[in-house]
Amino acid sequence: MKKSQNIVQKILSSHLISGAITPGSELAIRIDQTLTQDATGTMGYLQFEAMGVPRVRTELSVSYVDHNTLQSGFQNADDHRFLRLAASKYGIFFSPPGNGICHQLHLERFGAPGKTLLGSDSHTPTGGGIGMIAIGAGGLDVAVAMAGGPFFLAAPRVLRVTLKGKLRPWVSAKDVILELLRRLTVRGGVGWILEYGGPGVASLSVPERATITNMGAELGCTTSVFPSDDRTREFMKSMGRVAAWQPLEADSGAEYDREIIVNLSDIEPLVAKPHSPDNVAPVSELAGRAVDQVAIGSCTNSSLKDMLTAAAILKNRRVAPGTDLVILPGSRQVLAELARSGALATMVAAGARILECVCGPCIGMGMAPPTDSVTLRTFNRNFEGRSGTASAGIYLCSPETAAASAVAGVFTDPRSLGRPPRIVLPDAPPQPDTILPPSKKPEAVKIVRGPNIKPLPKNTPMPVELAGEVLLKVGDNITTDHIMPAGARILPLRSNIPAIAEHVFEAVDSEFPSRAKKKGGGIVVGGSNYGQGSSREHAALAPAYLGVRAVIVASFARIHRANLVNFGILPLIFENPKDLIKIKQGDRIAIQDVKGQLLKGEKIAAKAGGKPLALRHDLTSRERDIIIAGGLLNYTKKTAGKIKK
Ligand code: MIC
Ligand code: SF4
Repeated sequence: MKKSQNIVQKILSSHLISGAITPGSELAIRIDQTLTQDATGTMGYLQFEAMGVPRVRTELSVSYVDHNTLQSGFQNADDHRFLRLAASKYGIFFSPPGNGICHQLHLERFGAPGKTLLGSDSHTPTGGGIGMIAIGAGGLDVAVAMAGGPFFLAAPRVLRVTLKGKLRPWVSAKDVILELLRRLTVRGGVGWILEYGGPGVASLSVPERATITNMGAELGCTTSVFPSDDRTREFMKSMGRVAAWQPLEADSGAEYDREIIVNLSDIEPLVAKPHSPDNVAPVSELAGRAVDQVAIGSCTNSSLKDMLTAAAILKNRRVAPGTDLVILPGSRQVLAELARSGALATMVAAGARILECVCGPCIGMGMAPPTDSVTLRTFNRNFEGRSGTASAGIYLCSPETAAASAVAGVFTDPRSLGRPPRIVLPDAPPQPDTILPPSKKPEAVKIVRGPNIKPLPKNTPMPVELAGEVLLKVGDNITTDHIMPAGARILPLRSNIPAIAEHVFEAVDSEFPSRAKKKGGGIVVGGSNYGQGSSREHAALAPAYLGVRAVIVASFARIHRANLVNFGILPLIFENPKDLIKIKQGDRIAIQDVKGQLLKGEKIAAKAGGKPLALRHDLTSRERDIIIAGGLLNYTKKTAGKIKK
């Protein structure tokens, strides 16, 4: 008899190319769909081009433009043109700026239960809301998948999140994921996939499930997935795609590595306080404290239901004087329906500022709040400085809490508003998105590259002795926003590694790039969960360009660790936590015969200031070979022909 399987095992085993789904082993899986966004996409497509494959070999690949749309100079516009032409030539669908945020659009237009999706954005797990195994990765991994190569991942353990009960009025999906962050923390999901199940699931619509799987990224997990049921069918039908629906649920008797129970009826409106998404408290605890800015949108909370809820709260009310409310619908479809239904007029009349359907302030592209202010956002990340204002405190909450607080001008528990609005979603919202299909005559498409699109830097193979100074020592939970900041000033440089490298660790230590260059590169030392947050491979590429050859920490976040490997930076772990305390910036660390040691085993003997230093690595043999070759592109060239279907 066939063994009972959970949803994760079902999808992974039907896509398995090599390896076994047992924790500790490395899996290779086939990727059905890919997505990229513009801030990671240009590099991704340059890498795809470097592989010399004429057309993508996936079932579907989509290139979205949603991050970098300020176009304050030629750079972004040039990137958009490059992305449009590259998509057309290489067999990729293209979503121009203004269409919406990649994750929201992918859910509406392309997501399908049972498929695998790899995206060059850490919130790709949004697709788990529709029953996909959707994983965030660096652009190079996505380029390999587009070229038909497998995606490698450490076999995750599966955490079953059993949902019971039903959300009470004014409590919404955002509060569910904030509750999980409160319980599990930003490190709690590392090495896990969360699979949702139980009687509470049916009470959540696909966009609500997607809010939960989206922000699951903040738990550090590989991804999160919901079953595909009647609610999924209902959503896909409303999107005109019911033919792509299929049911998907765990077999009875399916096993899990761990289970937690969340009683939806017990959850209350929550808020994540600065500067971490797991710093969670009930809104009621903050009630009455002034709020300077409120922002409603982002890939976490920009669905039609979220927007209609905000509009219903704003109806016949006005935004408090002195509080700035900005609203970004998630897609053109959502915006069109808001316009059709009159909800947009309600928002405008209430005093809201309506922005484009893009990431916008979530990634510091405009709308930076004032000095020392409080900004309350329905987004997913509140890392220090991410809003563009270093001294501002970012708080994360649901659309209900955000709209209620915008009206009051102070943190407000939405339950204080009395009867909740009844939101009725249309059966078939308008579909005005302009997604361009690839060209039927790809040979005729000429790709134009603007002057800011610089060639990929080349990496050199691992030297015999890896030695260098500790260029910087940082603490725990360092995010990719610390390593490679984004925002309106730096994001336009994503296609130009020499230029963006000048901003590495800018907010932590502005001297870092010049010191790294002066010393001829070196080593970075950090604490646990190093590199949490985004999938931006620039957080590895740019340090590699500055000569960083190793990062030594207590533990890594998954995507960043993979990006370090892809760009030939050796990720090492302190064997003894006390050594981390002792090491100082400026110490010289040397690893003799690094290749020989890597080939021998997990232990790496180093010297720090002449004294022995015990380190270890957890690289698979494939990753070890990539590091030795000086990164994945070099390795792929060496093993050419392996990226064939
Ligand atoms: C983010 O939310 O930090 C981003 C911007 O979407 C990143 C991708 C990037 O840096 O381009 C992510 O989450 O992966
Ligand atoms: Fe865009 Fe923000 Fe979502 Fe990242 S988290 S994809 S910046 S909306």
